[in-house]
Amino acid sequence: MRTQVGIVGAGPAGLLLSHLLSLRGIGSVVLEARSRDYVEHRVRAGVLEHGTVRTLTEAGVADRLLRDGMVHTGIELRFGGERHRIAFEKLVPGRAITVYGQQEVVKDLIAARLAAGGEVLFDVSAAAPAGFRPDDKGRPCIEFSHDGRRQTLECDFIAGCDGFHGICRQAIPAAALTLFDREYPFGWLGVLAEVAPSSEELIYASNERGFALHSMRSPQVSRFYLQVAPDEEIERWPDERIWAELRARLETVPGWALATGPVLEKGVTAMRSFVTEPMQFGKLFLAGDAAHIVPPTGAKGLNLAAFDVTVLTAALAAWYSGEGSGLLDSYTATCLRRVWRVQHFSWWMTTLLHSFGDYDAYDRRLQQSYLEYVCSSQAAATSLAENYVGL
Ligand code: FAS
Ligand code: PHB
Repeated sequence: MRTQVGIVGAGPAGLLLSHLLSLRGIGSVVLEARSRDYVEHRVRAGVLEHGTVRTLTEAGVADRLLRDGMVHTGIELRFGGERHRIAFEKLVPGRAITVYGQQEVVKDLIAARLAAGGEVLFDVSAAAPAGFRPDDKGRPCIEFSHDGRRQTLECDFIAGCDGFHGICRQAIPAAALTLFDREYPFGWLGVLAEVAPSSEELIYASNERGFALHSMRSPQVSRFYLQVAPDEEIERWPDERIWAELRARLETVPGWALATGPVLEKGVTAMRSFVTEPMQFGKLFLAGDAAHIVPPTGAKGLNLAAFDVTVLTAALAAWYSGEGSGLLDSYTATCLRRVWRVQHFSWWMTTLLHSFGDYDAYDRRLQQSYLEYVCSSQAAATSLAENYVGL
């Protein structure tokens, strides 16, 4: 097989990159380890930044998003028995977030690629990038197995969009990389439930029992998260215990009650901050979770992946149009400016809202003081708002 850009991974990064490249007349093939059904039903992110919605709209893949996505102009912080709305319409006029499940974005992108005759191969195994190193003489290629046959995809460039546990970052010599890694002393238990949201906007709740988040996916489906131990076993969380803990952490203000309903899915996600520098090596470029991970408190993972691939698309388009490799050479520097801003914001939101086991009374007072400051100072609230909706 032969193409211009070989893409490993059919998550948001790989699929959006393939679509954006096709709009520039650049061919690609996407190689995905899992089945189409699996990637289209994997429940993950739920919040799209203002810029991501614009990218998807301009790329012509936002029809369902604009129809079914829920535009929110604020979020609520709930702590100390009080509720405080961060009003985007006042703080960052004209910018908002849209609540729309990542799996829906993936469905939209797969549909668009297949409708355009794009090549997305599912159930691929043993994908291995080769020939991409600066001193390699041959052409880059990706060797893989599909339908029981070993195959080789020859390409000009390889995009590693294969997520945190993928193969592409591992294919870069360790000596060429600087890795930044920080694990948190807790995880998130995510719950999808068939119940109408009890709030029109997202609620980020911080209290002694731990953090809780009330989100949603539609007027009939809610999405919740509970801070739990990092190695928590989902078997220890029967539905009754989940609802009791969500109530304990969310029903902390007068007159507000949490509606419950059938749990559709539940699982524990670890929390970590991670960055790979550089995000490229020879003809291999990393994008999305393959290059960086953020704790989901700031709702940034999917949005950062979208940003990376818009930068990579522009750089590849410039190269193919004969403008040289300047944008490709500066891909890492361009992405890292936003990566580190998002890393900081995600770390900041996480430390502001979660209760750390080793936090002493002094730490808790600092947290409470910062929460009160964010809810009483327009400058502090604006800083949160502009980072949350996306710079
Ligand atoms: P992805 O991990 O989505 O996609 C990588 C793809 O590559 C996968 O389909 C994988 O099967 C494939 N792959 C891996 N190795 C391969 C190989 N060797 N060959 C071929 N294919 C290979 N972000 C938020 O903003 N909010 C959230 O609430 C949130 N919750 C999350 C919950 C979980 C459990 C996880 C893991 C992540 C969550 N994230 C969240 C972050 C998430 O949304 C990512 O940022 C987003 O999926 C990034 O997209 P990709 O970079 O495309 O990586
Ligand atoms: C979600 O709806 O999945 C979601 C929303 C906000 C976050 C994280 C996850 O910060």
